Amino acid sequence: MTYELHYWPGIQGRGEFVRLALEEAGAAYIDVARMGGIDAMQEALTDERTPHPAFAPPFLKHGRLIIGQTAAILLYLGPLHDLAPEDVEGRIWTHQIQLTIADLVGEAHDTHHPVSLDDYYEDQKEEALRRAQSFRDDRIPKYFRWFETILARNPDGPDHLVGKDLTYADLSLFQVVEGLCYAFPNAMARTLSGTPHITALRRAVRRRPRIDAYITSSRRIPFDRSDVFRHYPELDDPT
Ligand SMILES: N[C@@H](CCC(=O)N[C@@H](CS)C(=O)NCC(=O)O)C(=O)O
Repeated sequence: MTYELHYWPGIQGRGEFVRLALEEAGAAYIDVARMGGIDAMQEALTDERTPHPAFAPPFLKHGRLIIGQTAAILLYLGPLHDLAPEDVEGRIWTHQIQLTIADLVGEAHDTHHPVSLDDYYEDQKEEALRRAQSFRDDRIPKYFRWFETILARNPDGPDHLVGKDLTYADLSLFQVVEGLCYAFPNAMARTLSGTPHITALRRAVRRRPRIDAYITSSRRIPFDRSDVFRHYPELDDPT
C-alpha cells in the first residue's frame, strides 16, 4: 500500500526525517502536498470525522491509519522496513534517540524563533542572538557529546547508533548534522572536530546508494531560510 506523506511543500523541515526513511527503504510513497495536494493536507488536519487527527505536519497516512509526530511515524515505519531492531529493548532505545533528536531540532528552530512562531525573525533578532549563543556554546556540544558517547558505547561497534545495522535513528542523526552544518557552519566545524564517530556515520549514510540517489535528485529540497534549519551568519560563531 502506497504511503501518503503530508508535509509542507518547499521545505525539508521535519518531513525530511520521514522522507529519508522512506527513500532508504525504497518504499512507495506520495509526498502529497508537493504533488499539489496542500488542500488534502489541510483537510486531513481539520476533518471532523478523523478519530486520531494529527496536531501538525508531518503526518503519514497508511490505509486507514493517520500518524502524526515525526518520532511516532518512524516508530511505525522502522519495523516494517528493517530500519529498527527486532527486540523491544532495541526498538525503545532507537525511539528514545529519535525523541532526543526531535528535542534538538526544536531547539535549533528556537534559535531563529525564540519568542513567537508568528513573528518574523527580524522582530525577535535580539532574543535570537542570545538564544543562538547558548545553543552553540552549551546545547550543541551537550547533544553531540551524547551522540558520540552512545556510538562509542554501542556493543556492536560505533558504526551505528543501535545494533549492527542501519536504523532510522542513524538517518535522522545524518539529517540533523546536515541541517546544523548548513545553519551553523562555524560552530559545527568546531563541534565535529571532536566527534569522529558522528563524522564517520554521516559519511557512511551519505554514501548509501538510495540516500545518494535521493540527495542528488530534484526530490531533495535545498536548505533555505524558510526551513527549520536556517543560516543567519550573525547567529553562528564568528569566523
Ligand atoms: N513534534 C512534532 C512537531 C511538528 C511541527 O512543529 N510541525 C511544524 C512544521 S515542521 C508545523 O507545521 N507546526 C504547526 C503548529 O505547530 O501549529 C514533530 O516532531 O513532528
